[in-house]
Amino acid sequence: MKLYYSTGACSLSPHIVMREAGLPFDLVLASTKTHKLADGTDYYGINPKCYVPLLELDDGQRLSEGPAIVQYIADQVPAKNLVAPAGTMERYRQMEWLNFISSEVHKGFGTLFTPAMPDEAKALARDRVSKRLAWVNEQLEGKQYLMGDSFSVPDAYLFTVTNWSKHVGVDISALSHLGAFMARMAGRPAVQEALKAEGLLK
Ligand SMILES: N[C@@H](CCC(=O)N[C@@H](CS)C(=O)NCC(=O)O)C(=O)O
Repeated sequence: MKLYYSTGACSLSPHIVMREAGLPFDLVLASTKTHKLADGTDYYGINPKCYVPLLELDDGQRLSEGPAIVQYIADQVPAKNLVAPAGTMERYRQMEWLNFISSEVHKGFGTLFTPAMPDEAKALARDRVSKRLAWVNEQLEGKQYLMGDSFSVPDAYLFTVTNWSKHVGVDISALSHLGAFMARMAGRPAVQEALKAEGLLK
C-alpha cells in the first residue's frame, strides 16, 4: 500500500496506524504547500479532492478520508485490536470519536491554519476548539486512551490534531488528562517512528 502524506498534517493519523498495524507500506510526500510529489507529479491529479491523506491499495484502488482510512488499515490486522469488530457497540463508539474529532476538532484547527481567515473568525475557532478539547479532557479522566486501557484508531487522530495546538495558540496546559494522553501517545514506538519518518522528531 501507499500512503500519501504531508508533514505533520492530519495524514499523521493513518501514518501512525500503519505503523501500529506493522503492515508494509510506502510513504509518499505530497506537500500541501506545493502539491507536487518528489518526481514533480501533480498530486491533485492523484487525489482530485486536493488534500491528504490518501491510501492507495495494492489493487490500485484509492481510499480517502482519514476516519475511513484508519478503519480500513486496522481491519487488515484484526488480531492487533486497533479497532473493534464491525457491528459491535464498541466500533460505533470509535466511529463516534472519529467523527467528533473530524468535524468538531480537526476542522476547527483548519480555520486557524488558514492565513486568509480574518482574526475575528480565528478567535471564534480558537474558542470553539478549546471548548471541544476541554470536553475531551474530561472524557479522558481515569483513562489511558479514549476507549479505556488500550489504544485504538481514534487515539492516533486525537494525538495528531491536538499536536497542532502549540502552533496556533490553543492553550491546553490546564488540560491535565489530555496532556497525560499526549505524553503517553508520544511514548508509543509507532508514534515515534511516524514522527521520525516525517522529520518531526530527531
Ligand atoms: N476530510 C478530509 C480532510 C483532510 C484535510 O483537511 N487535509 C488537509 C491537511 S490536515 C490538507 O491536505 N489540506 C490541503 C489543502 O486544503 O490545500 C479527511 O478527513 O481526510
